[in-house]
Amino acid sequence: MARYSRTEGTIALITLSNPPVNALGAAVRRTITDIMHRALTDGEVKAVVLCGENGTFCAGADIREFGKPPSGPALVPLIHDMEASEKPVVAAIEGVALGGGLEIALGCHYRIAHAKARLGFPEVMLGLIPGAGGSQRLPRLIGIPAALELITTGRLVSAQEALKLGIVDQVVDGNTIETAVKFALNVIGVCRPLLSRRLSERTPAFSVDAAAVLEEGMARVKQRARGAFAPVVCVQALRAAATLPYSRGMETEEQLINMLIDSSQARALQYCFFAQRNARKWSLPSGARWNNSKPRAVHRVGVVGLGTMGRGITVSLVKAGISVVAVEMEEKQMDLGMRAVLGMLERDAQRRGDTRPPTHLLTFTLSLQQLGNVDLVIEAVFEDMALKKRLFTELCNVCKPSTLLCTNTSGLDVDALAVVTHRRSLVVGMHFFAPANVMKLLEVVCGPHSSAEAVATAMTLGKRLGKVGVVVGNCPGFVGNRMMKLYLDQAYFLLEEGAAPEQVDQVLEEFGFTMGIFKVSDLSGLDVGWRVRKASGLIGPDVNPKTPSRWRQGCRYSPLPDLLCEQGHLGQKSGRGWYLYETPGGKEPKPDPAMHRFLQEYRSRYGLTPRHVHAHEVIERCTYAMANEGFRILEEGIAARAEDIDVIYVFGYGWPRHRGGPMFHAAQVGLATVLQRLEHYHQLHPDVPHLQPSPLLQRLVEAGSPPVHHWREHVQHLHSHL
Ligand code: 3H9
Repeated sequence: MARYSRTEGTIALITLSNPPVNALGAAVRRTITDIMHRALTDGEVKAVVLCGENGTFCAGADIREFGKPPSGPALVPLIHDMEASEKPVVAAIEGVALGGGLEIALGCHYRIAHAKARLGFPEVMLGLIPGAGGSQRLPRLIGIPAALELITTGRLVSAQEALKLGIVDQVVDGNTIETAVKFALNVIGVCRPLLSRRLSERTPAFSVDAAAVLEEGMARVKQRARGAFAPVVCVQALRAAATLPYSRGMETEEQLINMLIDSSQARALQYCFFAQRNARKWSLPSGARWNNSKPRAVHRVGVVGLGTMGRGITVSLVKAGISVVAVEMEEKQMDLGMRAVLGMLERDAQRRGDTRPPTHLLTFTLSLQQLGNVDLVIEAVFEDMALKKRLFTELCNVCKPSTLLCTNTSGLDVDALAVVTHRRSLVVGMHFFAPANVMKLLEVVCGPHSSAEAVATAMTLGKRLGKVGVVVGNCPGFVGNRMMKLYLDQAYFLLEEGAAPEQVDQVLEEFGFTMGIFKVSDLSGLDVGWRVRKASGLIGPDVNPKTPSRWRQGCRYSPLPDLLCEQGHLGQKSGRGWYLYETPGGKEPKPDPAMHRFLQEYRSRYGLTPRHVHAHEVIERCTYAMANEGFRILEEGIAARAEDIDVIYVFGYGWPRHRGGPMFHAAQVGLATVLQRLEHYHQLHPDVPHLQPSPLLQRLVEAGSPPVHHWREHVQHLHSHL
């Protein structure tokens, strides 16, 4: 947990030892408290150096302990005793000093950091504030504006930035612990008063009007928080630091963290933390797993298709230092794509202060033949199965036999593509999300033929690109878009019943979504879904002309988006969609009076009497319909865990992280309530079979609504894909 040793005769070396990240669990806190006391009371010890084992100082409190009854000594008294000591205490920071780890370091009198170390207060990402003095000491060290930015965003800083800000005293390239020991020897007994090094004794440095900075900070944070409490509470803690004496500030910090620690938002955010990490731990029915499957080396990647997705994927690969051969079939499209890719790389290089973007890694070509030597191909052509099949057949002839063939389809059958190749085991889906160079999510779609090696390679490549990869099974729309379809259906039905697009969007944004569903639809282009509906026979010549317009495949159907597309209202790009834009390509959505008239006419044409749609109905119908489909996805083995579904929604669909994801949200609302509300809505809308509660949801309620990580035990896999 922590080791005590003596070095250079008079220096006590305390080494935190709790792999993998030296989190401050109860046992660690107890051990450090004991050995720090020993060091501070041992007459032969003149100074203390505090460090972490295996190149990591400390990642803060043990997150697994949150929500459990408190045990072990608290961190605050330990930090106070250390800071109050007359013996200099030096922190030797390697790896990370985060959260409680940085709070301990701020309680030390001096901080030496390795050049590669990162420091910060990421508590806000867990629904918390720094709760062991960090919110009071950091502003006393670096001033209110800098502390405000770091604490409210949770941004980590490099050792170099920490040095500039004044968080650390020295940055070293060599051996941090040896340097810290020498440093400690130098400051023993020297008349450098420790008093000035005790941050609790300082008043925050005000270079500017703190009240104005805090007020501005609060406004900014509220605007960005999308309903999350923790960033707002961080500002309150900093206000206490700026206006109160240290001891009163600490009392406020304690009250504020106690208010947050058991909040539903903190639970949701901590759930997301572990869900994101668990998503890496995939397994296949064959028994192959993340930790027994070897990925292939990927040095050169082919990207076929330079539309919006292909461009983003190319940029992402090049930024990760991977050579790309980008293929486009038409010269004009190639020219547009090439300019767009180079422009994005140029802007990115400028942002990072690099003089030259890594364009040497790029080859643009009109010939598939140039893909002979790539390790992996990502196909990003139109969502047209016939086109993709032709391409995959050709790729098989062109690429070396070991090349992995990946498709970026957003919902088409990956197996159908695998079977046209002679290398079915090397075919997987790599479903990126637009814009692919920004969005974090990657669905890795695994078909029955996909090998563990192919899955491992796609997941590893995703990680190199900085993506959060989630392995999912193959079905129309996979996980994300399959659930999205039901979400969209509910939104269209709400319009039919009396709501306006901006009303639905406002409710969803107040719930915390980055953007309302109709704004998202305008941004992505209404024609995307139109093409998919045509391809799947929901509209077009294959539909029996006697089929009523609001009825398809045995259930209620809303032709609203099809009607808009027929009128050329495709969203932002055409200047009109669910909203009105100043010009085609405009970004600012405005409610459209013509849309309101169109909806009125539509309702009267179909004899629909508009009614007032309450906000809670918008949320319930949209989110419960999604979760209900999530339960079906789990039962079918398309997703391995409810957590994976939530990771997909948080990282790919703008679901508010502080609400955990659609499955976690359902659990927090209460599964019995969700079941009862779905039954209610299904009774009102028997023509929407997807509102009928799924068998898994019913079984979970019968089993007493167990917590999310126990749901798996109630899944009765019929044909598990994972
Ligand atoms: C806090 O300190 C509150 C204070 O103010 C005091 C209040 C009184 N606890 O991410 P990785 C596990 S709040 C428990 O894959 P990386 C993680 O689950 C805390 N476990 O590696 C994973 O386990 P597994 C503030 C933790 O190299 C393994 O370690 N601190 C913790 O990509 C490896 O993690 C934070 O928010 C933890 N604190 O990134 C820091 N941290 O292998 C959170 C990690 O079983 N942590 N684990 O899946 C991180 O940001 C990253 O994990 C870190 C390493 C950068 C440290």
